[in-house]
Amino acid sequence: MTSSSDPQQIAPKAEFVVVANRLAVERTTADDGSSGWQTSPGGLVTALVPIMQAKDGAWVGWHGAPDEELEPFHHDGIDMVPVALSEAEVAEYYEGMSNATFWPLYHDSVAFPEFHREWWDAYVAVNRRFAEAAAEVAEAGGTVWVQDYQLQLVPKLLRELRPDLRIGFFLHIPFPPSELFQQLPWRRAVLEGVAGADLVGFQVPGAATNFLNLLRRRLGWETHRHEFVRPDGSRGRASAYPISIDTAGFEALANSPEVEARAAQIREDLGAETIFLGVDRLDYTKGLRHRIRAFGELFTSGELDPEKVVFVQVATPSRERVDEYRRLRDDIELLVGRINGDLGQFGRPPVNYLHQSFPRDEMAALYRASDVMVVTPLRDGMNLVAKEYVACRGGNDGALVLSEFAGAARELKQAWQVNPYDIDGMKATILEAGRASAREQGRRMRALRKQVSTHDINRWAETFLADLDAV
Ligand code: ADQ
Repeated sequence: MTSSSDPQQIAPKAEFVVVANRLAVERTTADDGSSGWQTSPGGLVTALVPIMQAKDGAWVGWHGAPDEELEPFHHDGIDMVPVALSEAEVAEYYEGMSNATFWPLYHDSVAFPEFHREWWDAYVAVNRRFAEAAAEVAEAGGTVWVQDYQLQLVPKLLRELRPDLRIGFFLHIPFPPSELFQQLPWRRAVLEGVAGADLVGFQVPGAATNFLNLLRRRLGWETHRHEFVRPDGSRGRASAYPISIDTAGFEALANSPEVEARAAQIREDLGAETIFLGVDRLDYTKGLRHRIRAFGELFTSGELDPEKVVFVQVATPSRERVDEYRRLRDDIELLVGRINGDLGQFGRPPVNYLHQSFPRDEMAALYRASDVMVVTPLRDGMNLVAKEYVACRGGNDGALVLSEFAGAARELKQAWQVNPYDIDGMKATILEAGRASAREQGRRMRALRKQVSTHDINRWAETFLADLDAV
């Protein structure tokens, strides 16, 4: 959806403001070299765009190019308010503090979190800039919804600047147990920052409990069930709001004749009787090393026959400027190369590895083409890939193998659940899911589909915003 952008059309004040690290648009370049904007793909934007169009919405976020100042512009019925970041801030606030400190710390420290005071200083400065931009654009008594770990200080800063606003915060990633969180040198500022929101949303109830316990123990605040009391006597709430997907959209896409034809073509191209599939951002939290090792052993032992079975692993390029991610890519490609080198035949690698991004219809075709989806993160806030696979299985066939440590495991109980650290256990469950009868797969898939169709992204956004309204 490319549309023209007009800086003149900006409404001065918005009743509903979303603040996120990235704007809801991406730059496009036309054949003649002129540039424009298109709405970013993805569930969050899909869910919030209609709400924002109905409510005079504004979206505050970075537009993706360092060292570039842009004026606000109008796109697709929404006011876009770009926040500028310098090259150094991208390195320190985004790649550093957000992705090399908070990201690993909040994911069970599966990689070592780095603590650097200059990264923290950049994080504080950038969070202040986002808070000021939101304060500027929100109408009196309006609602502001702050998204994710890059902006944990914004709720408190915004509350100080604009006490009239209703402020929500949602954390898309896990919130760690207090033993890990306490390592953070700036733990107090982060807790106070998040608790500036009237409503704090997490993916799972345990995360809300961890947060409330820390407010009580670390800050000495009073808490009652989901409620917390700030030192000035004002109150906020923390609770779980498991995020979901545009279920109806995925279903319709997967049932379209084009996607069905593409799925059939993928099956033909792969030429295997059984297709196992993994789809993840290339991230060390996603359990890729363990999963590929498990498949390697299954192929080597002959429990999976490379003549009949293929494992397709899509690893989406991600954070390629961060060292840890470069190392991970090298490791994964070494592992895949070994398996294919040892066991492959001409034109038939047992692991079909793709380091690429695909459009949504190609993803739907891949989900539709695959017999077993294997989602085994070491830790994941939710995991939308698992829900997307389920949404695309209109025939109630197919099997989902899912890590216990994904937020989605709480809702998707009928999946074949695994501990991704237990490679033998994972191997046994992968085989079991692949060999299950059509009846058993259908029984499980029907229950999974019911959950995902009754709990979609619209319900998530509506529930959060209704509760925020009621606080
Ligand atoms: P992510 O860590 O990015 O999200 P996930 O929830 O699986 O993980 O979402 C990935 C999204 O990217 C899915 O919608 C998927 O379809 C898409 N995607 C993946 N690979 C792709 C490819 N090669 N081409 C095109 N699209 C691709 C973070 C948290 C999660 C949480 C979400 C939402 O880490 O735990 O579920 O936010 O809150």
